Amino acid sequence: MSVTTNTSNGYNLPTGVTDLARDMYGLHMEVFWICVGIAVVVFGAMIYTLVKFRHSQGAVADTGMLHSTKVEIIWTIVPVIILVVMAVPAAELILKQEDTRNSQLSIRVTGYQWKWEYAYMDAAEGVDFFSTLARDSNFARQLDSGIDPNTVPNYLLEVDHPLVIPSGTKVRLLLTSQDVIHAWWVPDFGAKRAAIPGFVNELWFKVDPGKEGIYRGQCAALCGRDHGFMPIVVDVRTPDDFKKWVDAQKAAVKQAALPAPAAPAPAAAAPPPTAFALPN
Ligand SMILES: [Cu+2]
Repeated sequence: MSVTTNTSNGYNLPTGVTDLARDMYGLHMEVFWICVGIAVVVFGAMIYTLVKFRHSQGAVADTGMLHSTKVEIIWTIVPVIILVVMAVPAAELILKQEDTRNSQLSIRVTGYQWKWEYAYMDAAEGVDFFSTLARDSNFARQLDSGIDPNTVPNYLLEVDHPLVIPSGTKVRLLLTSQDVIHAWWVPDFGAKRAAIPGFVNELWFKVDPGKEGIYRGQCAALCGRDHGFMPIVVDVRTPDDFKKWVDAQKAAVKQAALPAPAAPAPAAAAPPPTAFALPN
């Protein structure tokens, strides 16, 4: 398996490898700097007044300024402007996130305690598999396993069968669950959505061409005892490599469906066993 390509530096949101992830990062930073600006102004004014007008310097409380219409108008209008400045791009981004139209590949994703199932649609219809925690992580996590987790590459972040997707393609996930609420989350795609029994949620992403590689995520809804042991691994390939992978998967499915060669003749049909003895 190739190198992990997660883009987080461990301190901030990952800058990501999709349009949506970059937009989210940009919005996050925009709001962050607005908050920094507000903090500087508010705490600056507070600290200045505390120091400048302190009692020991002979300051006397100004009992004359109990009401100021001008000040009240300013401190209503300014926050409203700030909120609108943040709300407009936020609403635009939410609409973009929800726009799953014109997707080129749909995949049904079902959460189970504690694994994921990926069932491809469209051109890859018929490819369907489970993705569970990798064996070496699973061994190491057992109580008294004697295995140092630090020696296990990508401990608890590796699966047996990663989700394989093509780059430069609008991929739509249809998320649901078979038991409890799970959540499919891959930070580098800016993708996170709940998988709820009885509901189908949508999610889309389009990984930039040239950003092929392995991306990792986790279930993001506390879903029971082994919640921490159902990671997500996405293997992004070029469209050509993806097509080859799909063809290989389909061939394997066909092979498995063939009747076993030279099976021995079945024994004479025995009467089916009765489940209950009927009284005479
Ligand atoms: Cu889960």
